[in-house]
Amino acid sequence: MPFFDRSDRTLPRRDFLRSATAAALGSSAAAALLGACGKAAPRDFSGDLGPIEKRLNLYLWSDYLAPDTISRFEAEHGVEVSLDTYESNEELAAKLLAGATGYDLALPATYLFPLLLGRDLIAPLNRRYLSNLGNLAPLFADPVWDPGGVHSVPWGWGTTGIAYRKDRLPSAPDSWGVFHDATYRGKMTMLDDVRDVIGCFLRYRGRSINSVDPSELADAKRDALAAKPNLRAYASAPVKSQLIAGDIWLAQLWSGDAVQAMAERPEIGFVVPKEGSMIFADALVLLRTAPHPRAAHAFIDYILRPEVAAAIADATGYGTPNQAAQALTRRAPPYPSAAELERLEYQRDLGEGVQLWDRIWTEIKAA
Ligand code: N2P
Repeated sequence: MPFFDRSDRTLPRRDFLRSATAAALGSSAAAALLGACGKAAPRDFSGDLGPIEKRLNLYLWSDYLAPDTISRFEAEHGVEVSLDTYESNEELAAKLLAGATGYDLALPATYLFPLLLGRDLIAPLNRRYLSNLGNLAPLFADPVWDPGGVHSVPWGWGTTGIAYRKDRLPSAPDSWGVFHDATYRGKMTMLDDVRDVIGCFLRYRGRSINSVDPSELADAKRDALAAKPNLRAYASAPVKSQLIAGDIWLAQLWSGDAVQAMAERPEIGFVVPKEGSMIFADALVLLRTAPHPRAAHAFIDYILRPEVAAAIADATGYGTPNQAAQALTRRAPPYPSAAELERLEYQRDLGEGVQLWDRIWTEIKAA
């Protein structure tokens, strides 16, 4: 299914919230933390937001900015920015569902939107403060995960594939099955990410990365367990430096993080396996409890500027949804062709199936 197929709309539902929460938190913590939800008053940001505040609190994926993105914004607006980072969507979801307040903006992958909207954790943006929305590519201005772009502004997109050391392997890996090859035992990592690990092993057998079929998931679990003895670790952010150092030769990795590693070491390559993989987009959202909504809108509008978006894309190696930025980038990838999209699947909310995914992932990690 193509990334932006209009039939792919996933609407917020109430019935999956408990299970999604359980998946985000790990089952045992969920019950305890659910009690903490809903204490901070959700706010409405549709009116006049007043003068810009002096602070802004960001909660973003790690390694997803240009070196001067924040300092330039601070200097321009006289706003002091604090930045917290996370390494997986589940980490972000767990924190928000547990009732974390104080953050203004977060950067979830789009498959979290049904959950975040269903829990009323994110607020519609106030478009009067967003003068640069017209820079978005049409594909991203009215996306399937957020019709009309009401609640979000896309930040970047990428794929999951395999980064590898060309100087240590006889040829490029072409299948997710490479993680079963004991030749590379101890020299391989997979992402510390439930959706990526189980998703790729579903795809390995020709299934959807969004499958909730118990027998398909049982196969994916078996395949993941068969790979586990060969892995150094499940790891996400540390992988770049391990590949650069040569400690790791093969790593399941996100495309932009692979580009960042390749910029340091030309001996590193990146492939999307023949069985196919996932494509994702991450989008900025305004939290309902945002303490600094005017500064948050100023930051979103700043990110929408072509030169700012281009600098982020160049620094991170992720694709930019900003059409005006595309012409300015030096290494941001072009959006995949129709032929490439045939092998890529868009991650969707799993509904109640998230409970089974969560259980399997816990068992894989514990094995
Ligand atoms: C940035 C990783 C973001 C991509 N380091 C994962 N959605």
